[in-house]
Amino acid sequence: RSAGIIGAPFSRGQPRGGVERGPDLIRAAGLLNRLHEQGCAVKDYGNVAFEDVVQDEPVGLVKRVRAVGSANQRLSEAVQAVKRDGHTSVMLGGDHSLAIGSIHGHSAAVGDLSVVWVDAHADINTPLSSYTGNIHGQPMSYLLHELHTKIPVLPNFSWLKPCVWAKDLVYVGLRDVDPAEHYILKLLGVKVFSMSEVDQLGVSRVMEETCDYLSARGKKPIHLSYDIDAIDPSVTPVTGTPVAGGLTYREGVYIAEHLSQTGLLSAVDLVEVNPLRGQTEEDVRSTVSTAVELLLACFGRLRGGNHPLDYRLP
Ligand code: DIR
Ligand code: MN
Ligand code: MN
Ligand code: MN
Repeated sequence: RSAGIIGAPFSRGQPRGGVERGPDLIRAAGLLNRLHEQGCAVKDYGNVAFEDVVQDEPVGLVKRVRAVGSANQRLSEAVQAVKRDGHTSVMLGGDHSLAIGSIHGHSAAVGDLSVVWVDAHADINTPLSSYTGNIHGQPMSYLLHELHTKIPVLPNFSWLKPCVWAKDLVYVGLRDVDPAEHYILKLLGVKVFSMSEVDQLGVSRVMEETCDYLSARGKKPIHLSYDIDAIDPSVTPVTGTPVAGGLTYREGVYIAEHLSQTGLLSAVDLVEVNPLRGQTEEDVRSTVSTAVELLLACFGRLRGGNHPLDYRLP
């Protein structure tokens, strides 16, 4: 397996500065070396150069629409290039509005996808149901075929066509879902393992059921969209919208390990690491190092150990 790394230093899907520093922080923590050391080929595609949109008045309540639309168009093209080169795509955010371009580009390159969305939040508000106006709380609504008629025409989004079916989407880790989002999830019959189900079933059954559910609907390449705020803020405090009661470090790593073992993991997003939200250096270190460990697990690292296929005992 090989990793194609894309940095997406972008923060306009939400109001807090700092999340654009995520890609370089995660690189500086040694992601590329660590992947290489575990036998994974790595190519760094660098950071996407985003357009500097100056005139970007709200559209209704929705903020920074033009900047988010333009950024995601460029990101989609970058992900398509990585997939055409044959790598597993790794998109380092930036905020979660970037899932729009990442999933669109992935699907444009490989066709129908399964999406596993690991997050405290469902990020499925429509532009009209959102009461924050932040697009990082909306990306899934733009991507789903079933919600197409509920999405108004938005500037710089004419390139975007919905590309995911509700039956191919599974959520893990939810614990802060808006009423409109809950209504949408029920209406579309989306498979959800909230923190209640993680408590009830345990993470191993949650992941077994996730993969059974997805493969029963046809084995497709998996897109894992991992919001660092899915993990408990005691472990990953450095994020814009922390919510108590999250996944433990071990549960978070298990999810990545399990998806890696399917052999179907084709693209990963790691988003919402915001160093400016930390109280201490240790907060930043713990959050960034957890992000790196999650990504290593996505590329086959097992806590029980690994060895190369061609290993010979000396
Ligand atoms: C809230 C918070 N549901 C919104 N969402 C997110 O703004 O739509 N916070 N994603 O991280
Ligand atoms: Mn999110
Ligand atoms: Mn979130
Ligand atoms: Mn091995």
